[in-house]
Amino acid sequence: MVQLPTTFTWGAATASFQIEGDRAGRGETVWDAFCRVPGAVSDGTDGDVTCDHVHRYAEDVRILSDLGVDAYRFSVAWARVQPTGRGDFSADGLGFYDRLVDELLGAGIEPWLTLYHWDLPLELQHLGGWASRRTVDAYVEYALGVQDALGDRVKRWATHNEPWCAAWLGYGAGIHAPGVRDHALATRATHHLLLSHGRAVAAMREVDPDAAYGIVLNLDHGRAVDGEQVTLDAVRHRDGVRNRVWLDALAGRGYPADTVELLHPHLDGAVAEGDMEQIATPVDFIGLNYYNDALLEAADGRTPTADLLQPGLELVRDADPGEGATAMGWPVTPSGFTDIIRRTLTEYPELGPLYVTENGSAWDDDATPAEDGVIEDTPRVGYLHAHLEALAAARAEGLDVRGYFAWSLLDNFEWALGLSKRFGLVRVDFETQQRTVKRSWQAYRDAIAADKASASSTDAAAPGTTPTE
Ligand code: GBH
Repeated sequence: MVQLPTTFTWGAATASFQIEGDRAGRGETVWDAFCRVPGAVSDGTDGDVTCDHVHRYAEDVRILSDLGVDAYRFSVAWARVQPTGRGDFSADGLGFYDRLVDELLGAGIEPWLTLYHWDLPLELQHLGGWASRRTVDAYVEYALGVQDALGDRVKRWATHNEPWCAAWLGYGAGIHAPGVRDHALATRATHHLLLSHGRAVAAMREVDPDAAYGIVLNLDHGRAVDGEQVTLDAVRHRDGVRNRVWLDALAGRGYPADTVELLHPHLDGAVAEGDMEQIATPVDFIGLNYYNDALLEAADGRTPTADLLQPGLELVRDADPGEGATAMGWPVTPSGFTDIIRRTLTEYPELGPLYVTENGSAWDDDATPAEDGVIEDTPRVGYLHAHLEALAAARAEGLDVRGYFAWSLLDNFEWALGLSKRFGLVRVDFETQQRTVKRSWQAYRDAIAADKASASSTDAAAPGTTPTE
């Protein structure tokens, strides 16, 4: 276990499939196949080119450098470095990440590497994907191969990004690749994703005990709309599948009994002797991705087991007072941000410190810049400021949150919504590949600079406060 710095880390995040392009330079992934299913991606786009980042990474690192971030969170495309997910590694594929890491370090930016952000090599899906235990072995081999190539320079590793999404949107709801709708398979995927995390951390730590290892979860509190027992039960069920299954297992408490009851019999036979101990391999940090909280109401006549995605619940979309909804239709709920940071660190202190590894919003931005060449994105600036304030509130409470990564550096491929939803601090014209900074990029740059100035100007400043103008 390493000590992570107590100074606050400011960063921006992306993910391989969403920005890289260069389809020819890698093996097929489940997302390539999913994009070819008619109707799977709403605008019919795919990951073939997206932001063409593989060829434009130097420019993108310059944008990061101008932004003033300490760190950049990116993911490695498994199929770029190991085209079929097993066997030989690709020198060309590894070469790209090698150059990227060097470019970042040259700019004084720390690389934060995520090993898996949903782009499973397609061949592994043919063998069962995350529903199969064999993928766990393949993943550990892959993790060690990436570490072997980059571990001399990369010291911050996240195993998985939002494994709930990989398992439940990919194998349960079927709205993400591989498009499977089967709760038994989603349950098995849950277990295998966790197991692959623990085994990879243990194996990688043996190679490099001085690096930090963690996992990134999407957590939200889920607030009950009323105090009725039926509502509270349903909220607790959802909380089990979304939050506690992951957190409890990682913290070494096993799967929560009430959730096991829900997942049973799907989990039966999947958990082998010693698995839970391996999943509980100690982590150096927990990553939290936060977009919005959910307000929940018990649904008439729905039983928890009928839909493990939203167990017995309806979603009531309700933003914080004075806030609305983003272009994704997600309510703007900064209050839930402070809440989930507090809850995670209070109920699971052994998983901390906490880094916010993603936070951001999609809006229908103007395509044409203002007179000064900057894209006006007032609502994104508002979202950013509201969430930086909620973050400052958490820091002021003394909660051990040590970093924040904005999602996303660039407009990119937003999964089932393709190129139609823009989350970037920087606009990307997908025809010309031109990058244009938005007002939110400037606002984030200024917030980072202000925080750094206040941190260095006087040690007497209240600890953990972030000026948010
Ligand atoms: C993240 O996922 C991803 O890591 C990133 O790749 C992606 O581009 C980004 O966010 C924006 O989507 O059941 O209706 O309450 C987002 C994770 C988890 C956010 C589920 C919305 C609530 C859906 N999502 N969440 S609902």
